[in-house]
This record gives sequence, structure tokens and C-alpha cells, in this order.
Amino acid sequence: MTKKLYSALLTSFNADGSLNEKGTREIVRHNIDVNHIDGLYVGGSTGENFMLQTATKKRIFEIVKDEAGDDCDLIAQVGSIDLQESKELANYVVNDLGYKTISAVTPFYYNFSFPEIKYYYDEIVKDVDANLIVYSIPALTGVSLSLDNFAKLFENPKIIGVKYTNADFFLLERLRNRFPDKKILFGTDEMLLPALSLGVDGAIGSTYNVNAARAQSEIKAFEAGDMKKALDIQHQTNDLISAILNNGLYQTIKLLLQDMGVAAGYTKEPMHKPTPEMESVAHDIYNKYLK
Ligand code: HMN
Repeated sequence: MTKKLYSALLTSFNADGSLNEKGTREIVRHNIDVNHIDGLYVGGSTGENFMLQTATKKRIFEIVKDEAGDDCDLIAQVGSIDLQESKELANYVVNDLGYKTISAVTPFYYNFSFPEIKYYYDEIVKDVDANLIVYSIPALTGVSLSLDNFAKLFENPKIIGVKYTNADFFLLERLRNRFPDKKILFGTDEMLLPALSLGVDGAIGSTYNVNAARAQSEIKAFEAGDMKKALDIQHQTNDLISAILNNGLYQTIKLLLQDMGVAAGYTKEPMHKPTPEMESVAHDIYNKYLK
């Protein structure tokens, strides 16, 4: 498999919202030992990162590095609309923990101009010896980067690619065509196959925490030219993803991991705790698609 599969790492929280370190380590191990994942995207949306304090973000980066060591590739998402925090986290993960690749979400909420966005990225990588992957997720941030915006960001040689969580396949094709040497990691799991056909280098997603085996088989079938098999797997995958989305995304993935014996814990408030009904649906999803 030449294309890489990364899980967007979940964080395990206790019922009171504090970090469950043991559970978080179990999620890391499950991804490495059972899922045989190529890498982990740490501190992204799936990690509930944007609801966390700086000290908790740092502790998660620390325990993930400690648990994973060099067993898989690690990407630390350090972006925040507090640029000073982003720089502090970048410095911490690279210089204190030894992460080699960082990523940063586009700064959101204030309708920053493109020159402000470019300044943000250049500042984050300026003082660290690491490469950066832009995290573009317009549906959650409201920030859409154009092809020319990407070209300007990519002028910085330390900005090596994009985690592209977007259903705009025209822009994806234009990016692939214009930047053959930049890394494009696709972030919408339910659309993996069309993204593979446009030449992405791999994928990062939340559902790979529980559904990596199908995604790996799909990538292998795609690379072997067996489009029928790859599409069949995408259909099965999307039955699973639809069921997960209908029941509550992160809560359900955590419940599915619990069915696999992993202490994935709770989501963080204001996300709600799973109801008994959600738990029961999650068991059914597990039995139907993942057992
Ligand atoms: C991250 O944790 O930052 C991600 O990689 C996010 C990833 O793109 C996911 N998007 C969101 O959770 C909003 C997808 O994996 C997504 O969960 C999946 O495609 C189901 O819709």
C-alpha cells in the first residue's frame, strides 16, 4: 500500500471531562496493534482539541508520543485562533517531544483576511524545525482557501501539504494537478474512493479508529486496479458511516471502541453523554458491521 492511512485520534475523557490518560493510551495502542495504522493525527477535531486548555493539549501530545514512540508516524495539530498558543504548542511538540510534522487548522471565527492567514502559518513554522500540513475543513471553520491561496501558502518550503476535509473535488483535482509534490491527505472518510481516484497521498479520518481494515482493503483494491472491489468496500463503509453519523459521530465511535475492549471514555461537554438508546444502537452497529 503506497497511500497512507492515518486515524484522527480520539481522546478518552472521564465522566467529569478530565483527561483519561489510560484510555487515551489504549486508543493509541489499538490503532497501532490492531488497526496497523500508518500514523495518527493528534489534536484534531476528533480529539475534541478545540475544547481543551493548553496544558491538556500538551499532556495529550506527550502521552501519545510516549505510547506510540516510533511505531507510527505522528502529526500534531497545533492550530488555534490564539497564535501565541499555536507557537507555544509547535515549539513544545517539536523541541520537547520530537514530533517531526505539525499541522494547523485555518484560523477561524473572525473572518481573517488571506494575508492574515498566511502570516499565521508562516509564524507557526518560523522557529521550529518541522514541516507543516495545512488543515482545511471549511464546513467547520467557514474558511475556504482558493487554489491561489494554497499556492501562496506553499511558497513556504516548510509547508508541505494539506489535510483536505472538503467535498470540493474540482479544487482537489486542481490542487493535485498544480502541486504534484505536495502531500494531500484526504479527510472525508465517506468519499475516500473518489479522492483516491484524484491522486491523494493518503487519508486521515475519525472512522479509521474502528474501520481501518476496510479502508486498507479499499486502498489495496484501488492500487491493484480492482475498482469494483474498491467501490463495494466504499458502499459497506458508507452503510457504517451513515449509521455512525445518525447516532452521534464521536460518541458512537467511542462506544464502538468500547465494544472492542478499548476504554475510549466520554466526549467532553458541551457534547452530551450517550443516552441508553445511543448505546444500544452502537452495539447493533458493532454487531452488524464490525464484529
Ligand atoms: C480531525 O480529527 O481533525 C479529522 O481528521 C477530522 C476528519 O476529517 C473527520 N471530520 C470530522 O470529524 C468533522 C472525518 O473523519 C469525519 O468524521 C468522517 O468523514 C465522518 O463524516
